[in-house]
Amino acid sequence: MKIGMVCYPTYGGSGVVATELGVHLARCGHEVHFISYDRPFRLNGFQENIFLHEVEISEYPLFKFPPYSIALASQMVEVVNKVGLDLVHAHYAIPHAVSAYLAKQMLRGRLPVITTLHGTDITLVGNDSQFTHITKFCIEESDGVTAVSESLRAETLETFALDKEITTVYNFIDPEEYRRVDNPDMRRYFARPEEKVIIHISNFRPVKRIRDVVRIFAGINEELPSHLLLVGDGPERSAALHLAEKLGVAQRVHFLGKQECVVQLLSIADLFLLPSEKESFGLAALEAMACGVPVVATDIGGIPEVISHGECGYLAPLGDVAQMVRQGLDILINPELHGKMASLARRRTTEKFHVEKIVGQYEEIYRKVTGK
Ligand code: GMT
Repeated sequence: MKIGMVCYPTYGGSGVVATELGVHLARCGHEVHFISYDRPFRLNGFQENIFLHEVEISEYPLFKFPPYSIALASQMVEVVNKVGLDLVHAHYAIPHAVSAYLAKQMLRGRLPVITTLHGTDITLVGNDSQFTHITKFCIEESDGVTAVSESLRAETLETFALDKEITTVYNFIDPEEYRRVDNPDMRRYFARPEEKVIIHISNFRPVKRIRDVVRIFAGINEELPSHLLLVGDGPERSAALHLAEKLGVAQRVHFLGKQECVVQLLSIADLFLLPSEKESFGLAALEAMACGVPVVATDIGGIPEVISHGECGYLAPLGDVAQMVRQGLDILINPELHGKMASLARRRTTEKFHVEKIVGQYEEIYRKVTGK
């Protein structure tokens, strides 16, 4: 098939999922056309069957806000006319599913649209009264709709009072790519042999509760000398830095910024923290689990579908820093428990979230909507 993949190119889970999906579909022989305003950040170098169509926006003095949604719809139509796409797969409802709807109308209906809901497009943006009607509309008008967890699926149906088939298709991992690699030099660089390495990866938005990450770390560090690797960047960065200084752990908190290859860093970690306020899935936790890193996370959204409590980590109520400190210490102090959780985490990713299994589910949906 010829598939148009519409996504955000920046650092963020939905763009990562769209890119990895496109790459694997291309390996299966499909032709994948990414349509976005930039090269998706994990799409590196030349790859067979993959094409990139960048959306360009003209700046006119009249436009206080350049109309990206319209430019995107226009680009979709251009790609359809040029290469003959069989369908467009829009990742993240706003504005991608809206633009896809517009493109479909311009093509007199000759463009099946699949929309994948990722999380904040429903729980934050779509929920905002400004966008409620348009989000509901574009979900209803999509030929196929998927959500990345059961929790997000249920929340979408309830929030928008929808009577629409939404299929849960979990996010996935390539266990060959995400596996623990030996890197004693890197581990030595950050920590002494008796110290632990704790890691958090995100886009540092308020919803990720980076300050809770620092507080949990400080609590663990009081009992067990450790280092915290903070990977990513975003609006909460300086608040996290100030808190680390206030709690006297700044020397042990390493701000590593955005990193393209996280496997090396995950491979030296003993524990992953994800104390988010909202999380429809938690792809970063899945990547950690694939690298044999147990996770301590909040018991919210789709997280319990990814992390089985007591098996590959622990879950706690939102904001319960004290409990997460206890849970983290429990895992870190007990090597037998740590080893068991590490291997169960790895096993769960390969059994439940294997790329081949999930890509097959998307192909099935593509076949259904195109009739091919
Ligand atoms: O919140 C982010 O990290 C970014 C956001 C996105 O859409 O780029 O992530 C959402 O989609 C990811 C991929 O499906 C999920 O793994 C994240 O859980 C989800 N984030 C939230 O729900 C807060």
